[in-house]
Amino acid sequence: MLKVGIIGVGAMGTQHFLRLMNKINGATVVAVSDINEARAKEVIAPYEGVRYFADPYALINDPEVDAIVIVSIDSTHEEYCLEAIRLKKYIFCEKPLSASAEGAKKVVDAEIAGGKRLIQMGFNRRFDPAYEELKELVVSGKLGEPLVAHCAHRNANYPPQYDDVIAVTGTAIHEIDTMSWLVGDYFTKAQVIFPKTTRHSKNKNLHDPQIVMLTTSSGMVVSCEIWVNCQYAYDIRCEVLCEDGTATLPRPKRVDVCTAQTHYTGMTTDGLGYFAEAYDREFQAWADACNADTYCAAAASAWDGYCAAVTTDSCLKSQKSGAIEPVPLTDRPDFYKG
Ligand code: ISE
Repeated sequence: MLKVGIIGVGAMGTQHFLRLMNKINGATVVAVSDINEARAKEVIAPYEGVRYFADPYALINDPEVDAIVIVSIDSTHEEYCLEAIRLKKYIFCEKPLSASAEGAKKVVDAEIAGGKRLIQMGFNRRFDPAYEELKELVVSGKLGEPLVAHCAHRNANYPPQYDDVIAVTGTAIHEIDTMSWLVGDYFTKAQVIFPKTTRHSKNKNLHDPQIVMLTTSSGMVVSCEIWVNCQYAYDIRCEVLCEDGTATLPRPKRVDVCTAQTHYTGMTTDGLGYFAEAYDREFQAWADACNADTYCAAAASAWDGYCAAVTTDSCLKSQKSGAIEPVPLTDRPDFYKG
């Protein structure tokens, strides 16, 4: 049984805690740390034997803890990863790997120096059945070479703290990792375009929506619309244009309603619920891999986290310059192949 310590039990961390406690085979949570002690204690209260740690480093170092789940604020991910790597403990790290590409590189270098792949990144869409189906079709070559993709990532609304930086490092990063995984290529150029902003943006430092334009090393172009105050629902779209046809991400199955001369299908505003199956599958895969003392090849690695961070750094530069910025990435090192 894998004994897990979780750092961060906000909305997503709490769901990860409950998932590991109730749904995932071969894993259980034995320790939790959070800056909000009252909240953490409330989350663990119904479960016997889960200890609270005020100090996340004490949790990482605790001999009872085999593996760490990092769901704390973005700026802390790098330091906790480095500490867990030092102790050779398995890590599930929510995105981003680090707040900067430079920081992400330090984590990758530490993992390579330790000689063992320990990090699984929480890019959950790699475990979403709809995305899996789309990828399978695109890479099968049945539709020819992919040329262009159009993606949309829409959240219903966000509180005022949400700004242009988070739009890239918290939201666009999903499209960046997903599309690079889907077409098996990395990005070489990035540009962010600001259309007219919605009146629903609550922060003067948030342009909403924004369009992230990415070019892969083979010349494919991916447009990602990031719109975090769209009001109507949580909505994720992706269409890939290939030489001999197009492939579109299926929408989640919902009841189809006819009433009062109207025909509609319901939607949700809950992003965590929308991808619940993907979260379940990624955690089961992580637990299975840790228990087998290996890494999950289907999941995003620290290298993928690094690639995403390099790409988001270029997007942040472009938000300021308005220009097409280079994405300084190289081929995947052997350590991260397979
Ligand atoms: C958030 O951090 C997520 O991970 C969600 O999946 C995404 O929809 C949201 O925009 C992000 O802020």
